[in-house]
Amino acid sequence: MRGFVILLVCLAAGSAFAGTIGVSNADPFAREGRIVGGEDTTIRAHPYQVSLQKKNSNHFCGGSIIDAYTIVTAAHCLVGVKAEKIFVRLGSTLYNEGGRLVAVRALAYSENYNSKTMENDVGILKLAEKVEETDDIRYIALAEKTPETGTPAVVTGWGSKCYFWCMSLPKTLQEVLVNIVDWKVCGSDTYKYGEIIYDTMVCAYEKKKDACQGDSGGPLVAENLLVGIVSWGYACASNLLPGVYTDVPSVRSWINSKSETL
Ligand code: 4AZ
Repeated sequence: MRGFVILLVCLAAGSAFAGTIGVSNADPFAREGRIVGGEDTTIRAHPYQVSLQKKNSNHFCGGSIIDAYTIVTAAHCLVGVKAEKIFVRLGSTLYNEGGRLVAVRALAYSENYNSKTMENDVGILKLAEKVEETDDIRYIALAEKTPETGTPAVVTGWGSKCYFWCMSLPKTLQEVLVNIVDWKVCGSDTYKYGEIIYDTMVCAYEKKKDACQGDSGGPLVAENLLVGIVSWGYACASNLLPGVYTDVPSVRSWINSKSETL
């Protein structure tokens, strides 16, 4: 029992650490690499995916196109970031070239975002130009209901390929297939997180497959709907430690109302 409590404390501390990496690392723009356990894909297969970048095509987070002017991403990608300093690359399999590079007019993240617990890790960007749909650029609809545990889902991004000592910096979009784990199951004894999974979160798990640093803000898609936003996790692709995502149905009304007023 005592060992179990110590384990839980370590996990809680570890997750706070993982969250912190995503929130306030000295240089949030320095993270590059790819998804763990994934494979090369194309933007045409995931045309809602975008790369958020600083000058010189410096990728720092993912995002999803939800209409002609609006990108959904994670709050922790936007803390301390100025709209005029960032660009969105849309319609490209490669994060560093191709497609369209569009400026950002405004950004906002949830007033209920909690950087300690990672609850409500959601934000939006308003593009400076309208983006019409093409074969490589498509809007994705927001899920209204969290899919059942076990539902297959796909997560994509240009984030880290592994957690420690990752040197590779692939330019090609990666995809990985995972399964939905609802927040109650994710916080149950089946997995190792315990009480730190909240109802604004949804998890996704598959052995040795996961999102990782730099995938943050990007899409978790099931049944052709945006069901999650890459948010945090204890390391990446660790046994019985699923990736944790913002539960889109929980933050849908925030996204919709903010999108109208921003
Ligand atoms: C991060 O720090 C991060 N394994 C993103 C996703 C995951 C872990 C960490 C999920 O941005």
